[in-house]
Amino acid sequence: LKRVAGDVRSIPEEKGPWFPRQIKDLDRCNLLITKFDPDMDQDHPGFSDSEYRKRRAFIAELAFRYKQGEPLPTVEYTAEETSTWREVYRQLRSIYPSLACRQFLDGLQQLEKECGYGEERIPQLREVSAFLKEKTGFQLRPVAGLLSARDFLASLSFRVFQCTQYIRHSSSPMHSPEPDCCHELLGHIPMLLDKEFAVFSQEIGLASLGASDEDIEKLSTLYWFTVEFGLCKQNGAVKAYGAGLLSSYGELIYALSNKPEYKPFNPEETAVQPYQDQTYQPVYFVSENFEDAKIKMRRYSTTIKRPFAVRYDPFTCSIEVLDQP
Ligand code: TIH
Ligand code: FE2
Repeated sequence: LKRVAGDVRSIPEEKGPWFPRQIKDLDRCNLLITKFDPDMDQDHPGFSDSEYRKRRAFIAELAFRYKQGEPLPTVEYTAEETSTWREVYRQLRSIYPSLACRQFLDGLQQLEKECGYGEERIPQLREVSAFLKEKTGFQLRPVAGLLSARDFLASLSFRVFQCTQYIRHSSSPMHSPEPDCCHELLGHIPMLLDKEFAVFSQEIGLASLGASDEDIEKLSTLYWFTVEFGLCKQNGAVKAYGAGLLSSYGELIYALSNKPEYKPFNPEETAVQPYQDQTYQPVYFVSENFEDAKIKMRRYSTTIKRPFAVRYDPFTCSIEVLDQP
């Protein structure tokens, strides 16, 4: 490995945890959390279904073998998988107009018109990624399951979104404790078509690079209560923009009922709110609008202590590390 002289002081290894500098380095960001794995978790709806587990292992293998820059793997979904998708799609589609935010509805409409979204088949990551890349520069990468927060957030710095490709078990279409392709394709993708939301997502990623474990925990909590379970005000009403809500019929209805508690989005407070990852959230945070959420998040990020600053160079798809001024 050759290094030019002046480069040495910007090598962050001694200054904190390793992080990816080039998009290719995302091949090393693959630490999985086995918490909701159907092979490990007795409560998983697929735990006693050996066919389902075999299928999951097959699709996981595609993700394990994937290297950055390769064409995304396609999956030939079975009739049962497609029928789960159909049910999820139909149910959710009927409540989106009244419960989802404007940006989401706009994104979904584009996907239905131009990217083959509909009840009939599960869209392939490959075509969705190409579409997304043209719109906001985000691209997809297959992942075998739930990633560690550090690796997941790091990929956002490069506008890479890590997507699972398997589908939830047919016995529980209305809610899943782990991400699946319904969650990615219906929850995340429409939002990632919004330019402002894309900036917001990438900025959380950039703030996480080389951060301490404690700061990663706070950033992933912030990510959880915004990108996953966020609510926002629109025309005097509260709407959902979080992907975990927009992919769960059960929780979307619950979140916008009068049952849960609402708090105003405020990064300092939100970052330390304990969260629920087995079932519905007891509390949701409401943003005034995306602009406001972005400004608050930016201000919060500047309070994270790092001995260097980072900047994304879109021409080389790499991270520049700068000495803190
Ligand atoms: N609960 C979501 C769903 O049913 O689609 C999936 C998840 C979102 C965030 C973590 S798991
Ligand atoms: Fe998600």
